[in-house]
Amino acid sequence: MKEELLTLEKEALDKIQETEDLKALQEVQVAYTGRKGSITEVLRGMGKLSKEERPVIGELANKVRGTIQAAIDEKKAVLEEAALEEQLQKETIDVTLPGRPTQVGGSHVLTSIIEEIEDLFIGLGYEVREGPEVETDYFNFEALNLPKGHPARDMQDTFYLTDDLLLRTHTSPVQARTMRALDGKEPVRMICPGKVYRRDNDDATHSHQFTQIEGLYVDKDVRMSDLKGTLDLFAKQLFGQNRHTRFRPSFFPFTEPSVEMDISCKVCEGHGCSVCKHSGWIEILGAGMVHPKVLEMAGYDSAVYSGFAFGMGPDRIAMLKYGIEDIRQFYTNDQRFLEQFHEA
Ligand code: 2NL
Repeated sequence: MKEELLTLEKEALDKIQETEDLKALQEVQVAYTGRKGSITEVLRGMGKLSKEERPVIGELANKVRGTIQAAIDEKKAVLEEAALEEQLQKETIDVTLPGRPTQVGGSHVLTSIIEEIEDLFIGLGYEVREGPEVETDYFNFEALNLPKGHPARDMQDTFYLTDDLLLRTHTSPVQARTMRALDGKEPVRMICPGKVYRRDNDDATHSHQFTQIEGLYVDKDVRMSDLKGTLDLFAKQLFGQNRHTRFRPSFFPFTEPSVEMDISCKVCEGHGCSVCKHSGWIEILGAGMVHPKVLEMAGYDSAVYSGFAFGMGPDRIAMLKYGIEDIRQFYTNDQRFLEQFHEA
């Protein structure tokens, strides 16, 4: 029996020596020192031994079990240490690796143009106002001196939703609403940017939805010279101090007199090129003195109050500024187009 124990001891120690992972070590433990292990098995057979032999074998068995257990514990510590080391190696983070770049968005080019124009007029004491894109026939047309039967109200040009509701064809109704809300009692200095709609077939120069920014200045004693001074200042700030402006007579139902403002061509300095169609001038906006009927309909006494108004298209301005040839590019959201206008 003594031989048997010593053999088991050697066998167990060899196996412990050979194990390479914790699972195998656990199996060795079960096989030798566990409840049904070989050592326990030997001890169970001690009943057959003589009285003298029993304590000797018992002691040896305990010693063997202790030795095996100690070897297992020691090996276990070594394996656990190795497992931890391996995990740490695997999870090492290389802090010197470059980071992943994040995609940064930016303003749409039309938003940037609109904000630039807004900032400029805010500096002159104007307020920015927005209003509904679904408008009533009254505020989109009637209040702007476009009575029923006027050609601009043609079904062919306007998206009507009902007899009375439509998609606004310009941002002027925002101004008509603002004047009406003040009931003819206070001066107005405002600009209103936004989306507008026309029933057009889309092509390089037409879009059924585009943007407009309009301005309005109503007070006592507002004159044509105020209009000219304000818009000349605006043109120089937006396009460069060495641009010249000129005003040509024009017609709009809501202003009288009406004008169109040109700026001298930046490309050819007024000598004539393809951008300005060889005229040396580029049309930038339409404007005029607010029609007395428009003032009266909004509640202002046109004998006391006067005003000027102007309107322009950010689409057109962006196209001129950046040489964009197709208006549809603003609305088809091709990243390669849009990203060109983001700050580096
Ligand atoms: C253009 C011309 C213009 C206005 C818009 C306006 C608004 C009110 C009263 C009078 Cl409430 N006028 N707006 C006046 C003149 C011209 O726009 O070519 N826009 C792209």
